Amino acid sequence: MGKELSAIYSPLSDLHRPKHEIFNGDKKSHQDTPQRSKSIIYALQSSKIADLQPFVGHEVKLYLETTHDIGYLTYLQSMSRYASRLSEERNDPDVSIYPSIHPYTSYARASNSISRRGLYVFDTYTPIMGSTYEAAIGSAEVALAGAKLLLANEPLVYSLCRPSGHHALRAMAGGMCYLNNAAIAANYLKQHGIKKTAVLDIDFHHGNGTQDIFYEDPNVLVVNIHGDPKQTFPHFTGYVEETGQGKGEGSNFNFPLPAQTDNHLYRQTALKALDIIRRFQPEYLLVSAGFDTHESDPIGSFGLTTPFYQDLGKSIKNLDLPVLVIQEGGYASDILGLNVVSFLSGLLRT
Ligand code: OKP
Ligand code: ZN
Repeated sequence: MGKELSAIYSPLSDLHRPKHEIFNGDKKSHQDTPQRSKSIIYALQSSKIADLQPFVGHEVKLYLETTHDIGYLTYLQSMSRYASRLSEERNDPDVSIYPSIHPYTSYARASNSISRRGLYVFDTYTPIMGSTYEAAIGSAEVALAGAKLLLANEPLVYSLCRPSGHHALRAMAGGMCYLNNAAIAANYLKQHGIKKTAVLDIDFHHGNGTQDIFYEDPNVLVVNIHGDPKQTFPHFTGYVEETGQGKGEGSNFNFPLPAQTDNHLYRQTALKALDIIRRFQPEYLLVSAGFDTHESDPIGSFGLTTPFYQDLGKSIKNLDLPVLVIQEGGYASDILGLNVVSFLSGLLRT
């Protein structure tokens, strides 16, 4: 008998429909579309490997402050309210708040509408719209519920989180992420007596937010495999030299890989990453799962194939740990759902 798989998604996710990012001064279409979750929902329902259920939680607000700064949480909510007021005034559902200036020192103070916009966001890819806060909360509820299912002895859970979370810092949005879903789940486990949790981040982009949140935390091991930050977002972090700090020294690992990385090189690297996790002897494994490593992804530059995700899933299953899979990126929406199903089927198979 294989593992049973519980899968949940938030009906609030699709309220968040960003239209643009600002890239090098130009408006480009935003990649985090509702098509993404649609693709996953459709593929999961057709595959019959999971009984996918919509989930609306009412609890995550009690846990957000463990992971995020209260000033930041207030900012997200009030910017979202502001955007929705402007949307009404202008009769335009697409009103989006972008920053023009970011804080440049630790004693930065925001005292007007221009500085307030930029205080808690690190790039111009992460607009705040009228429904962004609500959707981000819905997404985080799904991650939290996933962690609860692990504590209730579920062996394998899939949380379809959208918007994604792994770039979100304790006090900043960025990289199309607002609330760090994986960090919220890991901190929930910690608060419930779990001494050791591992996070494996296999999104194409370095999970700078998750790394940063647990950088000084020896209880949460963070292991990242991603496109070399010399070549790609988030640019400033994701290097091998970043190993953790203070009590967390030695509990952070980065495996940057070059553009065009194929199944073979990825497999070799993943096995090293999984060895590190095995030696840590965690009680639970959270996987920040992005599929922008796929060969047809419009923003990632790796060459992984759909069947390879099943292979990767099997290697992770061999750790023999309870696993929560948290959805991160993946922008080839025509095949995203099939990639998710391939990965989950590897985790299931005995
Ligand atoms: C979010 B996740 C510029 C591309 C920069 C930001 C990437 C955010 C990725 N045109 N886009 O999948 O890790
Ligand atoms: Zn990504």
